[in-house]
Amino acid sequence: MTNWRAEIVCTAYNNGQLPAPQVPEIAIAGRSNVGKSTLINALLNRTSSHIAKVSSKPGKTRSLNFYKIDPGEGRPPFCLVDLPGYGYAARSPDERAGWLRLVNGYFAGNGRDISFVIHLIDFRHGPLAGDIELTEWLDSLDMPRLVVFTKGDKVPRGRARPMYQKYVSAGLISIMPPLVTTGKNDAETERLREIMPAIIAEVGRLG
Ligand SMILES: Nc1nc2c(ncn2[C@@H]2O[C@H](COP(=O)(O)OP(=O)(O)OP(=O)(O)O)[C@@H](O)[C@H]2O)c(=O)[nH]1
Ligand SMILES: [Mg+2]
Repeated sequence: MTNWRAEIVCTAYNNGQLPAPQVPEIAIAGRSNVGKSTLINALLNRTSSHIAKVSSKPGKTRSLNFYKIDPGEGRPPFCLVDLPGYGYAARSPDERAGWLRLVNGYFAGNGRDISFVIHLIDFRHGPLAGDIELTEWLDSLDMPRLVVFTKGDKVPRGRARPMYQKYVSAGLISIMPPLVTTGKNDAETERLREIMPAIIAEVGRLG
């Protein structure tokens, strides 16, 4: 298994708290409760002693959280950035405006090297309205993205393949075929961990 070393380098509740860009960043985006923080814990092999806070209630992560990763084996460091989720209906208009300011400010950030976005989508539902909005917005920013489905364990085995094909043939935009994860340190998460340094290098070379 590939082991990454990680430290949290910044928690930003507003644009003034965003850290100066230092290393390539991979932003993890998706609806509230889709499993962004859970994926970070799985990638860091911290499924029992969490580094990213997880909750069964949507709206847990309110800040941008920067985890600096040393992938080892002489490969360059990068940051995973856990974004607050969207589509959480119980938020007040003020909170939603604050979310938009924070996330917009992050993506517009001067000189940030955001390599790509991991767009998490709940495998049970496929892309919902907020996911389509995110897709269109990332298109307008010309931002590469990788789709990763979460909660694959909640779909009966026999239904998984036709559902996957239905979502993909509906036109998901992803730099490689979407992965399907289960919130644990499973084979697809291990695959993501293995290929991520290569994707950063490839996207950087093309960009
Ligand atoms: N069964 C299953 N549960 C999952 C999976 N991913 C996340 N969960 C659960 O879903 C809930 C939400 O997970 P979080 O990681 O906190 O979700 P988030 O996207 O960070 O949510 P916000 O911070 O609110 O935006 C938690 O109860 C997790 O344990 C998965 O792949 N399978
Ligand atoms: Mg979270």
